[in-house]
Amino acid sequence: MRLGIIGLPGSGKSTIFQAVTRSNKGHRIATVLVPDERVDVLNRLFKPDKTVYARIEYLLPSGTRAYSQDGQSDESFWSEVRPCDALIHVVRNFHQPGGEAPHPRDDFLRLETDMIFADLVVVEKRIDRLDLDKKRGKKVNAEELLMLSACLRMLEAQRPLRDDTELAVAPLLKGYTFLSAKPVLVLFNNNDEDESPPPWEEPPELHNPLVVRGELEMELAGLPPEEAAEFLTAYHIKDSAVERVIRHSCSVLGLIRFFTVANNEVRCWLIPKETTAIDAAEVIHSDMKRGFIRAEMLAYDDLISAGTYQEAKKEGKVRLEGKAYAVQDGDIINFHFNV
Ligand SMILES: Nc1nc2c(ncn2[C@@H]2O[C@H](COP(=O)(O)OP(=O)(O)OP(=O)(O)O)[C@@H](O)[C@H]2O)c(=O)[nH]1
Ligand SMILES: [Mg+2]
Repeated sequence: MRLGIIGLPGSGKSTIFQAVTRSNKGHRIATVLVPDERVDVLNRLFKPDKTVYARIEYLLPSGTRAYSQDGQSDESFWSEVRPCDALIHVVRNFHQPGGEAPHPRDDFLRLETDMIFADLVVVEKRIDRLDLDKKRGKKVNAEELLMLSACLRMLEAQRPLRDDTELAVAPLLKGYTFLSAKPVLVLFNNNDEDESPPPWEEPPELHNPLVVRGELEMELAGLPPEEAAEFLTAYHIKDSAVERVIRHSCSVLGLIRFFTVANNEVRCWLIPKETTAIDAAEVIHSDMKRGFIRAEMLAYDDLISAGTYQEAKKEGKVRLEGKAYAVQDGDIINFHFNV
């Protein structure tokens, strides 16, 4: 899973990237481990040789979203983030070094409009192409054309494709890598002293935004943990930006986690909600899918209340599930397979 960090020039993308990934200046892609205290508890219980946390990747585009004289969209910036699974939209909510007051709503809408426009260009071109093919007697995919027309109507009405939950994930449209169809996490980048989101008169376009004091968090991310702890208390930071951004990233991507305890290894896996047992097996290895027999399941909370795996088993909490079982967040799974 990869998230691209977008935002207007000077909104704080580089700052946020460094705060979240703790990577050095100049890095563009960084992998972070998804902290999960359940993994730590499983570690204490099973004492494996190896522990593997789930990972998420963050991408900082190399270009800056520059505006040309005529306000045209700059495709080179967008082409870097097109392959991402989701976006983090950084919105400046701090006074600029020069002193200019923030205007978060305008900034947010500017980039949002930009993405809508970039998608509109793609849709119009494609529809024209398909219409031409039809006229020439070529076979066109009628369903694709229908879906593209639906996209066109939304985009013309200035609405991002993600607002239509079906269109946004339609397999037929996947290849277009529409920007406005990607799940987005809006992140307000605040001054050190400011903990509140900006006032927003009509907030419907925002889903669950996150407020981060970027510069402060970047500095904290660079400190040794003991020193950072002091500042966290002083600035009333309960969870660091690292933790909150990761948690929100998983949530905008609709991801849940399951665990495996096998071969002396405790491991955490990220999967989309509603993933079936057999597809979860494939995430581990294609052989596990091919030779899938059944899955032995224990909910994390049941393990904790029973104390040990054996005790949970005695209490009948360990179940056998088939291919179609929808994996739940916190399931500890032991796949039985035969290849
Ligand atoms: N006061 C304050 N300043 C910040 C904060 N975050 C970033 N800045 C400053 O704002 C300026 C731009 O930050 P960057 O992180 O470089 O922004 P960017 O979006 O990467 O900018 P470009 O790469 O040029 O598009 C820098 O001078 C930062 O020090 C913040 O949370 N508070
Ligand atoms: Mg930058």
